[in-house]
Amino acid sequence: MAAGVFLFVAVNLACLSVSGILVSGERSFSIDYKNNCFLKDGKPFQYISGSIHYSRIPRYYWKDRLLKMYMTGLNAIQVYVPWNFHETVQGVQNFTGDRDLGHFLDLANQTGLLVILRPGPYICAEWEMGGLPAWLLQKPNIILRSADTDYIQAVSNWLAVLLPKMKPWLYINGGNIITIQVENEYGSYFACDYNYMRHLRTLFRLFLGEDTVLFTTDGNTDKEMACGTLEGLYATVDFGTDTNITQAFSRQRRFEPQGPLVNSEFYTGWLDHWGDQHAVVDAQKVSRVLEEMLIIGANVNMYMFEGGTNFGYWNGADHDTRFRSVVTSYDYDAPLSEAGDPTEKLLAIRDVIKQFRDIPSGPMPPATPKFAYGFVTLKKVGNINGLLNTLSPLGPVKSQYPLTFEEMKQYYGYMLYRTTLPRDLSEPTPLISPLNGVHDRAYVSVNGVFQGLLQRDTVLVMNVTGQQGDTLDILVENMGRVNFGSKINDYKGLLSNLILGRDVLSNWTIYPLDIDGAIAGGWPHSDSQKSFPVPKDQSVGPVLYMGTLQPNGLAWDTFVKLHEWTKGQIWINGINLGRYWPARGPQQTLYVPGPLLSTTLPNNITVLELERAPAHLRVLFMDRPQINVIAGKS
Ligand code: 6GJ
Repeated sequence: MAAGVFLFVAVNLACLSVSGILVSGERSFSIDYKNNCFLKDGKPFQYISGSIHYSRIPRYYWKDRLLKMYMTGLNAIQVYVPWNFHETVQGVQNFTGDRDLGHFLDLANQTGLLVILRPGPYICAEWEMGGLPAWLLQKPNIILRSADTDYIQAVSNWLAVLLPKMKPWLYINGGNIITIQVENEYGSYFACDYNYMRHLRTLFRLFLGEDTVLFTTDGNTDKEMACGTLEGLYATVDFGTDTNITQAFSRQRRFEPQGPLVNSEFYTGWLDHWGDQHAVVDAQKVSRVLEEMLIIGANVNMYMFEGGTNFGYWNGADHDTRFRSVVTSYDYDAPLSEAGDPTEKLLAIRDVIKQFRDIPSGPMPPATPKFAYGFVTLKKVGNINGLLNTLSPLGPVKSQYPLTFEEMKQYYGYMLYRTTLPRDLSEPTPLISPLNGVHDRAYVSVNGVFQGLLQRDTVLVMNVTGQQGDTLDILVENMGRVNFGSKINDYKGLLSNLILGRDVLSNWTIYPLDIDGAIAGGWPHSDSQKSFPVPKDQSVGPVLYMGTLQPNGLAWDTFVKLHEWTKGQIWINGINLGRYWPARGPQQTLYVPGPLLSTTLPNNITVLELERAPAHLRVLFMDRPQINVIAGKS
């Protein structure tokens, strides 16, 4: 071992031999700057942690996943708190059901797991707008993640609710929260606003006291750490398997010459965007680098350990050269699969951890049972523009020019923009979004007949034909707000005017669509009509379909495959499972948690197909996932 590395290792091993002074009975968690480690109750402590997001797992399965993490030998978990998951409507905070953070923390405590809490307020995480609520965008030109007064006011109001709520779970108060992160990789953001970070530090100290270990996490470059770190917040880094750990931790040492080495996000896998090859990270590589870090006494959190699912509309997006939406599955090639199944990667990690700490005796809990329920044939309900009385019960808003989702105060899902053709268009006439203002996909119909689509960044023109006065319907889909970088203030809808031929389209009638509300209320299965007027033979364009999975006495996990469907959204028993896009991939199936299903009653299936449904109108419930198949290669 080279002398330099030897010294580096020796210095950091010192902590493992020191014995702290324990005041009997007093709980404490602190940093020992002299011996470069954490101290838990006065004794050296090294955390081996894994990231798990309660917002991506049905409450029913929280205990199952946590127990598997504990049986792997982890002594801690790392948890993001998505602000928008709890305060979807401004001023209304929800901590119940699948949002019951306190219950999740209690389950972790009962399972013997400490918690590294990351309340943001921004969290990135491939989550919609990085966890920031979209209602922040009602203020045009708001500068998110800065000392912008409106942003700071909203953040202060939120943290004044969340942080006091967390106080009982602090380790020093008898709970299991050992450290708390302030913001998230702030050094990666353009603003670099120290007043913002100072304000957050003040709020965290005000509500959590002086004894809580507060930290920051940044990518391990000087530039990122220069803007992301702050006096009084312990600076940590994140990096994956392709990084030299000595170099990475040397970077941390430039900002924290003393104290524990911490990799807050050791990437065990990676995320998928629609159209990507499914990302995988070699298990042996993960194990080897994990061992290298643990040997030198570093504290490691594996990102992700259990990824879960972006149910509903909660997926985020990236925007580097172009807008790229994250898929519904957050499997992340993590040690626990999206369905919570232990993988070979988990077993390899457990073998590494065994070298450093006793792991719990007893068997690893097995994968949950899966069932292939088989085919279900759907039937048409109708096209969106023919169901507006049901889907837009509050009626439309009239506007000379288009309004955004945020201006309409609808933040997720779909919006219908309607106007009329200003003149006869006997020849195909270009419909253009000259300012790339379609966020994110627009499905265009004339008199209810689908004519094509526009797509942010990539499809900025399509042709329309029709007669003057015909109804022009444009259904716009929010495909998830950007969660990383400078474009997170990601307004949705028609952000600028559309030009049809030589006319600027105006006099819009805009319908907010509450499809989720209608379906949660039992529609269309409960509709007294029972059968709907079958629209003109339309198997293309935005059409809703319904079907029923008959009960068979089992409510086991399953995976629904929409083979030869194109792109859309699927609900089962009122729950929005997320987006499907088999025409793009790599995800070909959606995870269906067993607890969603009824063992005795018919299971209602509703599908919104945005482009083209297959003639067979069948969906297939399988006993295994398919998340690694690019279009046309299945
Ligand atoms: C982390 O930075 C983030 O803190 N990270 C990723 N960043 C994307 C960077 C693209 C250049 S991908 C996976 C993780 C999570 O998003 C995490 O929340």
